[in-house]
Amino acid sequence: MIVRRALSAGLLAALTAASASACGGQETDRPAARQEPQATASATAAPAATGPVLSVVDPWVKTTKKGMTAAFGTLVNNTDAEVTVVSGASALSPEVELHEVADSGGKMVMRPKEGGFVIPARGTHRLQPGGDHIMLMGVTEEVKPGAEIAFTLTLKDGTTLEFTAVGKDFAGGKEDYQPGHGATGEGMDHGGSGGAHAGEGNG
Ligand SMILES: [Cu+2]
Repeated sequence: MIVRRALSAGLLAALTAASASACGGQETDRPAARQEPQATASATAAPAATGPVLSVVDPWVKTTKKGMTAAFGTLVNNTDAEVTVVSGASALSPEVELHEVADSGGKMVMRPKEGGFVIPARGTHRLQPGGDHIMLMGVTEEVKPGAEIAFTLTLKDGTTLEFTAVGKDFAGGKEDYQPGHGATGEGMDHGGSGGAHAGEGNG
């Protein structure tokens, strides 16, 4: 028994070594090599040199029935150079803007972030309620908890980054990322894109 186990272990090692060395060559068309596509992939795809310029950690979208909502998460710059996100898009909304929350004459308002989101080299930029966020307007589809929403961010150099955010209830209050707009959540002025709510704005 011991001998058999040792032998099969040795055989396994030999096979592993064989398939590993086959990965580097042109023998991948052999049926034997195809049996373990995942092992082969993980063995050969190890170098991280082709990783994404930007990653999004824990992306989420505040649940909503319709109308406006926002996406949050942490943008992580994986490069040695500053990265700027200049625009966003999502099938969920025809109007996606990069927003910030700022003090405007003693009143906190949200507005398009001039110049976009800048992520320092090897640094991070947090999108969170009360701060920068990806604004979604004109949402016609309900976002439920757990919903998966696809996004595309475009960087200054034209590169795009795709990620999926998850629908999440946010108990901290609707107003946290839109302070100063009252509790109804309906009277917000979005710089002209509010449509039906125009006229109620800040003058
Ligand atoms: Cu906003």
